[in-house]
Amino acid sequence: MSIVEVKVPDIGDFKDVPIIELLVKVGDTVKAEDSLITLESDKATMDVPSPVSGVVTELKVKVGDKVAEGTLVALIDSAGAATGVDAGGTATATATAVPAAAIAAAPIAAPTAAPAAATPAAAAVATSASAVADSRPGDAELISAPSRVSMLTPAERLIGQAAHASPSVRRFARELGVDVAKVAGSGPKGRIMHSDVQAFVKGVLTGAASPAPTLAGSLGGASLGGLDLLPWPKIDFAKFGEIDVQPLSRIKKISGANLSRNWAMIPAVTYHEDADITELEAFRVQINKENEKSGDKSAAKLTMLAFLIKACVKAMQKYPEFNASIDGDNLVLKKYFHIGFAADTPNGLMVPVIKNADCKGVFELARESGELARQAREGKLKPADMQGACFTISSVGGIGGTYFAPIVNAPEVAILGVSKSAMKPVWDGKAFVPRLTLPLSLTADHRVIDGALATRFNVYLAQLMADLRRSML
Ligand code: CAO
Repeated sequence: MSIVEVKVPDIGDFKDVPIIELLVKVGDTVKAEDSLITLESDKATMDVPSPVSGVVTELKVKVGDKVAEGTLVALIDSAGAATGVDAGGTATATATAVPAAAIAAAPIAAPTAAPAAATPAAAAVATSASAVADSRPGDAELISAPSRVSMLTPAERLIGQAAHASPSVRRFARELGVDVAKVAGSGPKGRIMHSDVQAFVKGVLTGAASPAPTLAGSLGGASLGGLDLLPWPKIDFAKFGEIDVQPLSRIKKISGANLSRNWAMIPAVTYHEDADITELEAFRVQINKENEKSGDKSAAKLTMLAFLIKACVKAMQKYPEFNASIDGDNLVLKKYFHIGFAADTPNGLMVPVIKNADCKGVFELARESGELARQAREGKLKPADMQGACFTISSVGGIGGTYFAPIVNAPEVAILGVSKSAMKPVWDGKAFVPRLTLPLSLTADHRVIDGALATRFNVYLAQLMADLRRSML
């Protein structure tokens, strides 16, 4: 008989973490890495797996107990099994404990989570330490069991509480965006195996399986983590009349996937504002006329877009949260100002990026945006021309529109939609006067930008467009 004491490993700063589930009972045979208990902090659930194969001889905890690093969980008789205990009697367990920061950073049940969002968790796993515990021959080995954090929110856990799956299977499922609660397990005691997750995904892809209704439905449709969407309707449109089927362009397919993720994952709010551009437009037209008259072919035609880029950079300098990206629990604030702009092309939407827009004048911005838009329409943009944007402007003003709600272009946190300027009667305190009004629609990620801040940005932007001398203040 060789008894191994299994203790709660390093679980970061968590203390008094309640046990929500015992996954084994006395007499059960377990393999190394099988989960023994599940802990649940306010941030995540964590499975504590067995460091050895053997038979559970004693459970030292029960559901509801609160534990911390070092709490004795169970005794396992590892006699006869491959234990990881070396010839010198030292038991070694490789820990892959994921720090709390990574727990929050992990993409949760997000099928198309951005690679950037997934990286911190992956890195945390890759850099995890090995937990090595000494044991004295003849004594019970004191082993800190490796903690595999299953990275589910409490709400997700609520949905999947009946699902038994090892942390690696849970991680695999999470990477594929599969809610393990919906997967039928074919392993011992209904345990969910890798192959079950693969079969579930295949089933969904072929339409044979669809996500089952969950608690979300009984909670008035409020989703409890993960998108509990109905499968896309499959309709024979030809039944209703003549049709023509055309494949989506490559650009539409790529941008569609990104737009869907951003629309679904970002809690975005759109804020509208009107900018009085009467003077600016008169100035723009005047300068363009002067350049035309002078025959100066080198001067680019000034566009409203160039002024908007200039004004946005200034507003981002005043409100740096607009030049930021979420990276796990961190906000990355950028010191550079690369501005993307949506370009309508025959093949679909493209977003070329003007680098270091803060260092460029309006003529240069007009020339460069014109050149990039031309390349986009001719399909000549290089990948580097579309990378690194901090903020995006989507101007449909040349076409029309009043206001619209653009979708944030992750990992950016805000996007400005610009519609067609129009003469409007504006009350100046004594009378209505005709003013050229430019509709601005700012969509911002509420996780980073509160409504008050978004409105301040919008108001300032409108002030700048009304009088660009303000940018010198
Ligand atoms: N209000 C009124 N008129 C406007 C305007 C506005 N907000 N913006 C542009 N115009 C005018 C221009 O002054 C120009 O008129 P003139 O030829 O008389 O000077 C005309 O409309 C055409 O401008 P343009 O749209 O070709 O040029 P631009 O520099 O303003 O915009 C670009 C360039 C690339 C932003 C634009 O061509 C484009 O592709 N817009 C569509 C973006 C888009 O699809 N957004 C939606 C993305 S989400 O699906």
